[in-house]
Amino acid sequence: MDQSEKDRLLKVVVCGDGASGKTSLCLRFAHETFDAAYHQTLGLDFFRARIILPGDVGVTLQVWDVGGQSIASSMINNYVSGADAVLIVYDITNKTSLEGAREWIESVKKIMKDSQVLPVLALVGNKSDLDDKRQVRVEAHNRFAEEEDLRPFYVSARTDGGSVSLLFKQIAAQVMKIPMPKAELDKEIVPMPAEATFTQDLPKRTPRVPGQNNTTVCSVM
Ligand SMILES: Nc1nc2c(ncn2[C@@H]2O[C@H](COP(=O)(O)OP(=O)(O)OP(=O)(O)O)[C@@H](O)[C@H]2O)c(=O)[nH]1
Ligand SMILES: [Mg+2]
Repeated sequence: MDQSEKDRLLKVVVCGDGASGKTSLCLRFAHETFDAAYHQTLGLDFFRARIILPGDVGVTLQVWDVGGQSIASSMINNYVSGADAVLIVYDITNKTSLEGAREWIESVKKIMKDSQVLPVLALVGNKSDLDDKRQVRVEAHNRFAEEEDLRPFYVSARTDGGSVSLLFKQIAAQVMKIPMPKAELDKEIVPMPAEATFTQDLPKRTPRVPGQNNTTVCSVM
């Protein structure tokens, strides 16, 4: 039997506004790659990776990468239901994406309100390599996380520096109720200086059209 077959399988759902960097975080985590080009996720995509937690506990994470446009889709219930953890991602260089994060968390909490076990919830400020273009102050990030009871993180899918794998590891450890060693926690996720900046025209947030589902779904298990 393959080692991973004995693992507990955790469902981790990654949501947040379009272009906040959800797919990039998944690619960094599962494939250790980064793509500077933007390819919008239509509906949903899946990633899978195995990690080892303290005590030699192997867990396999099935990561559900939800396209930013899906907030307007009725499929969002199916995506979020049964999640062990939900990561709400926003882009620290785009204030609107933090407002989007509020809509996402409200939506997730509504879907989860009757669940017996609530998922671990995290607020993930991505693109911390672009600190010079920051539009969301650290205080606003922390306040938001506190108000909504989210565990706060900063990461960069681009420069990484271990922040992305540590994020997933810490979330998985919390789901599994396994304490992380202090040395690991001390590495906590600080904004990193920019290596170099590049400009790119990112799409503006598409306004929500009530009752309209403009999402294409690739596959749902
Ligand atoms: N500088 C920098 N750019 C990033 C980072 N993460 C993502 N990007 C870029 O931001 C753009 C959007 O990233 P995606 O990962 O496709 O965003 P998404 O949230 O999956 O977007 P949707 O699929 O539309 O929901 C891409 O051009 C990425 O290369 C980061 O940490 N730093
Ligand atoms: Mg995507």
